[in-house]
Parts: sequence; C-alpha cells; structure tokens
Amino acid sequence: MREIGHTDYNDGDIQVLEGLEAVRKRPGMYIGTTGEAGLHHLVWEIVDNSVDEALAGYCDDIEVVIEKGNIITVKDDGRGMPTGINAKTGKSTIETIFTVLHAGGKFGGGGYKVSGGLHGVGASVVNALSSWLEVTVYRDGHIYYQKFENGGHPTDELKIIGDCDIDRTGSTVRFKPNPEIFKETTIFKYDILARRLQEIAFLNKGLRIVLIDDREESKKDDFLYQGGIIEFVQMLNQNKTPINPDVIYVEGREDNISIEVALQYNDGYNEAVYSYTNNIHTHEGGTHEDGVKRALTRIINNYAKNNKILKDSDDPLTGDDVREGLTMIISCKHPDPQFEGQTKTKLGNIEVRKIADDIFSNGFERYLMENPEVAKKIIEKSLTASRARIAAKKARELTRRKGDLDVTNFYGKLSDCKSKNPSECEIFIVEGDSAGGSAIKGRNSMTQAVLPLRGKILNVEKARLDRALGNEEIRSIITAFGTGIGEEFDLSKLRYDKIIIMTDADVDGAHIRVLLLTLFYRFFRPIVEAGHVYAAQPPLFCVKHGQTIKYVLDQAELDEYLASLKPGTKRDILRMKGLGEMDAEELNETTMDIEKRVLRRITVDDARAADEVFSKLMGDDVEPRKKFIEENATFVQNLDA
Ligand code: 28F
Repeated sequence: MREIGHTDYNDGDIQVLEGLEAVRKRPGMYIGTTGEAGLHHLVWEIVDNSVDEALAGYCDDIEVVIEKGNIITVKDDGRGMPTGINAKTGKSTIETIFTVLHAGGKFGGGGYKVSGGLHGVGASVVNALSSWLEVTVYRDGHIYYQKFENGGHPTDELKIIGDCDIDRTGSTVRFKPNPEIFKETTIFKYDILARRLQEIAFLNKGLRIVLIDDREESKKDDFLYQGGIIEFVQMLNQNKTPINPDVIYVEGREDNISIEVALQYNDGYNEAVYSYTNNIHTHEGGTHEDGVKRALTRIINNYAKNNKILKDSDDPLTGDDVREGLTMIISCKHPDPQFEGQTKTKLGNIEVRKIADDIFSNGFERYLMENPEVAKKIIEKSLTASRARIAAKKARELTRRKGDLDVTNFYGKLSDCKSKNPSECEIFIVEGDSAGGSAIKGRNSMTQAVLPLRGKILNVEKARLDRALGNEEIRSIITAFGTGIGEEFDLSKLRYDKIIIMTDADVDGAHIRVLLLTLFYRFFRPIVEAGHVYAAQPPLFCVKHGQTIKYVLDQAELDEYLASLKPGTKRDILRMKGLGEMDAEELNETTMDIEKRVLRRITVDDARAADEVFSKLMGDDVEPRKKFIEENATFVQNLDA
C-alpha cells in the first residue's frame, strides 16, 4: 500500500507532472480560454470520449448531470475504460489516460488533440484544470474507482470498491472545475450544454443523451433522434415553410470515410448550411462542404437543362441561386481529419472533396429522377433566385449610372471623414436627424464619418437583394461601405475600420439596431465576421450633483459612482432616453471620443445560433418571436436597456 502522495518520482512521473503543470500554466493552449467557453469545453472533452465509445458501437446512452456546486458528472454505458496496469509504468491505464498529455492539436500551437476520434485524449486536460476528479468504471463484474486532486495528482491507486452485474459496463467521470483557473466563472449554463448535447444527438442517430440540472430549479432534457440529421433539418425548418415536404437524405462511405447529407428547401431566401466532421462544427467549411456544394450546383443545372427548364441561352444557375432558402446539414466522419483555418474549423483533407461530390451527386441525382415534382419546385426556386440576382445586378448598374451608388454624388446624407485611410476611419450610423446633427458637429471630422438614417430600414430577413436595393437607406449604406454587395462584394474595398451603430438606448433604438444587424448579417456577413461592426454605448444615466454632471453607462456603473459620492450629497438621477438629449459636445464626450467611449463589438462565433436569433426575431412567424422574447426576457431587458 503506497502512502498518499508518494515521493519516489521516476522520470515517467516527472514527465507526467510537467505535462499537467504545462496545462495549468497555459490553459488557453488546451481549451481556448479560461472564460465561460473554456469552462464548458471541459464537459465537451469528457463527453467526446463517451461519444467516441458510441462511434465505436459500444455505447447507446450518455448522461450529463450538473450537480449542486457546479460539479459535473458524465456517465456512459460503453465497455468501461480498460482497468489494466501498465507493466512498464506500474500505473493503471486509467491513471495514464487522466495524467498523461496526448499528442494532437486544435487550440494554438503544438501537440494536443482536443476532440473526436481518439479515446481519452482530452481527459488529462480536464483533470489538470479540476480541483478534483473521480473516475468510476463498471467492468468484469467489478466497480473500479480512482480519485485525483489538486490538478491531477492521484490520491491512491485504482481500486475495486465493489461489485456489479457481470453485464453492467460503462464509465463515469465526475469533476469540479478549479476556481483558481476559471476565475471568471465556474457556473455552467444549462442552455449552452443543452444546445451542444442536442447537436451531438442529431449527429449520431440512435445515441441517447440525457442532460439533468440538479441545482436550483431542476431541469432535464432527453435527446434521442433515430432520424439523425433528418430530424436536425426538420428542427431547423420548424418555423419556416418548406417547399419540399420530405427532407432529402443521402449517405455513403468510401475508404473508411462516411458522408451524410440532409437537406430541405424553405420559402425564405437565407442559406443555412452547417457542416460537421467527427461531430465538430466546421464553421469555416472545408472539402466535405465544397464537394457537396459543387455537386448540388452541377446536378441542378444538369437536371434543368436536360428537362428543358433552363434554355442553353440562359445563364447557368450559380451556387447562391441553388442554395437560396436551403437548410442543409453535412456530416463527415473521418479516421484522420486535418483541421485548418483561422479557428481550426475547416476540413483540409483533399481526398474528401471528390468522395463527398461522388456520394452526394449520385444520391441527389437519383432523388430528383424519382421525384420529378420536387425537382421542378427546387429548380423553379433556383430560377427565381437567378432572375432576382440578374435584376439586382441591373438595378445596381442602373443606380450606379445615375450615380446613386457613387460616394462622390453624396449630399445631405453621408458626412464623410477627410482621411481616406480605411484603417483609421470609422463610420457612425446614427438614428434620426437630431442625433445625426449632433454627431456631425461633435465628431472628429478627420477620421469619423456620420451617416444619419432618416427612416427605419427594411427588415431584410425575408427580402431578396433586389428588394433590399429598392430601400433608400440600404442603398446609402452600401455606398458608404464601398464594398459592393451580393456577388460583387469585396471586403478589401471597405472604407472604414469600424462601423458603429449609434441608436437610442430605448426599444426603438434597439429595434433599429437589430434591423441593421440583420442587414449586416444577411448581406455583409464577412464584415461582421472580420469584427468591424460595433454598437455604441450611449450613457443610460446622468447624475447631477452641485456643479457636477456625470454620465454613466449602466446600472452597475451608476451604483459604483453613487457609492463613491460623499454620503448625503444631494443629487435626482436622470434616466437618459435619447441621443437627442445630448448636445454635440456631450455626445462626443460620452459616446464618440475614442479616448472616452465604450464600444460593444458585434461578433458571430456561432452562425447556427445567429441564424436562429434572426429568424425568430425578424422572421414573419410571430409565434416563435413571442416565445423567443419570453424565453430570453433578460436579453429583451438588455435590448430595452
Ligand atoms: C464519462 C467519460 O471516457 N468513456 C470511455 C472507453 C473505452 C475504452 C477506452 C474509453 C487507451 C487509449 C484505448 C474499452 N475497451 N467516458 C469515457 N470509454 N477508453 S474512454 O480505451 C482507451 C484505451 O485508447 C475501451 C476496449 N477498448 C477501448
């Protein structure tokens, strides 16, 4: 029996300790951040190992419990981690899985495989970043147990602590994230866990994943989808009007690589294509997505020509035309995926492009032949999209000829800045003439442009580009940006480094902000993804005491400021309602001056989530909007604020 915390370190022990120490020193290298996303990443590491056991065909049920104190338990009914002892190191396999860092790589440089495809590779990172972690394995009629403390040190060897049915097998991992490392928060968000666990269940048909919250108000979800990604597409289209009743499903395997595609068109204009590799959302796309998209465009053009729907003299249908209103999930399972791109979420394996193209084109072509009425509807929709695109092109050319889209002919709308160096310039899109006037007066005219919006801009969530181009305000925005729009969009032509939405701090202001964000997200997404879009934060309160006038951003800052005043200082506190209440100097002082202002950067780190928000908030269907606002009341309050 070795005393706890043995002293005889051999070189294997040293390597183990150095490995886990490295993780504790630079957690960001292994889990991205130590903020909320990094905290939840610990759960994904453990869950991925259970999902790998399901991918291997041995696990049907996974249970995730958030216990009081934000302790996580993950259980699976797989084979149970091996309980052998490694002859060389004298350590149990389990101790090795939870204390030795494994090669691979997702976040940042160097070697660390984060997810999917390899058993147990993320477990040691979770152990290193936990105050304690315990493993229980059911296997061979025994219950095995080992506990680790203070970032991964075993408190004892693996021990048999009881017996169980001979046919009961599985692994359970229970851990408490270390608050010394997760200083920002150690509170798990039910919705973050639920969204991702549901996504994993969609991507692995027949795998049941249960999420239980045992903290204050207990909650539970039970995700099981025999239809897999077919049900994923049905869920994504649930508040839309499909134009083909059934989800089209194609699957195939080649060289140990599996490709699954599910698609359904709706009567909207937005494209919602999400691709995955080994359950990882490949936000940046890759060869699987390229192959399927290339096949979709080719098959639809061929079918349209062969059935005389598209005359040879017609322009061929573009990728954008055939993907208008398309909801599609692409899931690739690959034994050795190469992830590339800015955030390592782009599949790079070149052999997959042709495999995905072959598998999808065969299946989709066959579907169109067997379902001519669906084929007709899909092609008609693509044709309409193509005609609208061509009309938009003409509208653009027409307005350009009339000089509408040309900046130099701009009077009374855009007050441009003097500098022509985009990297130092910024444009304030301001609601209303009075605020616009103050902004123009208060700005730094060298680097700050102002575009006052006269009216409410069109809600483009349900509009094609040709209709958006018909809106005066939208045309002035397109011109001011300089990037063009649609197929001629060119991010390198953006005339400003920062696009700052400056609206009142009330619900009307919030509505205009969300209309602008819908326009940017739907028609200028690369600008949003590149992080050029910001929301100005005009002060919510004004505190007057004596001769002092102090503007404060929000409730928190107000409380802090009031606490700093001498007790008994006489002051009424004003709740600011509109930008128009401030004169040019105040507006500049509080909201525009680079040295003093606070901006909120608008980013899209999850396109699927953003699509959901815009479609629920801005789509036609009122019901989901009401439900969404009720469910996200806090969000709405912030919106109101
Ligand atoms: C709650 C978290 O981690 N489940 C796991 C298994 C099963 C096997 C395994 C895991 C060392 C490196 C091979 C069992 N029998 N749930 C989990 N279930 N790891 S992690 O093997 C890890 C070995 O790779 C397993 C036969 N083969 C594999």
